[in-house]
Amino acid sequence: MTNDTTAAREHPLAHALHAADEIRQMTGVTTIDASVTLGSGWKSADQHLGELVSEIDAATVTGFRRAAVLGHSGALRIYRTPHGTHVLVIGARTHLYEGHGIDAVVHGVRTAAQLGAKTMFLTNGAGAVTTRLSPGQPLLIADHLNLTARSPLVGADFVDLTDLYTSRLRDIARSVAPDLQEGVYAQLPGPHYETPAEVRMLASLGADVVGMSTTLEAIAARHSGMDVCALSLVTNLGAGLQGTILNHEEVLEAGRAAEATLGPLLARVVAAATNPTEGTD
Ligand code: 8IG
Repeated sequence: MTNDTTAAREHPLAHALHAADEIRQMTGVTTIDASVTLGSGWKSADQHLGELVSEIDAATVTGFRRAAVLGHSGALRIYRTPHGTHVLVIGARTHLYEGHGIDAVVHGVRTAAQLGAKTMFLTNGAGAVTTRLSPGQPLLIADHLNLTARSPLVGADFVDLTDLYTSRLRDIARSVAPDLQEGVYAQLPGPHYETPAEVRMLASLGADVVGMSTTLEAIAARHSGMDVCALSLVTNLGAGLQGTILNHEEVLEAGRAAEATLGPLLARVVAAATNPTEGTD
């Protein structure tokens, strides 16, 4: 069932509750510990997370859609990590530019929360707005600029975002991947890329990378009570910073080139951040 009913639009949380129940029925897994959304370039980065327990077609679950972007999968997978925790991998992200509305964009995050996830890992492909970063490089997101002028929240719901990309999880990520640089991610609505002037503007605003996802999902995750950890793969330099024009093919190519490093990186970060035997503070 993929149609948005009027009731679902009015009650997006009920929509997510429904999706979570369907996932429980289809997979036999009742509770998850964490969830990972796979973005551009991260397509097969889930393979090292552990033992694949279940895989279902996202389009058969309420509120999810088949991935609209080439290079994204349409699957929902549940892995059992070596620590015995369960991780839901969302291979089908809905982007704001698809026009299905903001509730569709954050539905995966809200469903993960309903399944019990305490930690949301968001991954994406992004363009660098500074030449200090290079294509092929993973980047730990330290903070964001939500330049969509939208929020997934409605009403007088004043959620604090001071430590949105939790410093505890960033410390853990850097401890397992000491080379990981940190940066600020700016989300624009897309689907067009920036002009060179906009890339210069983003740099002057304090952004390091720019993309078309993640910030709205991070806000929804925090609102749902989850800790957030986000990783970009720099797939290209922003418009005007590289000699060539931007195209989606180079995004896919950067993903393929980085495939060997992203999977183990993601697995190390997820394992360290969700290890139940490690003391939490
Ligand atoms: I991958 O350069 C990827 N996604 N807005 N700009 C924007 N989104 C992106 C880019 C980019 N690269």
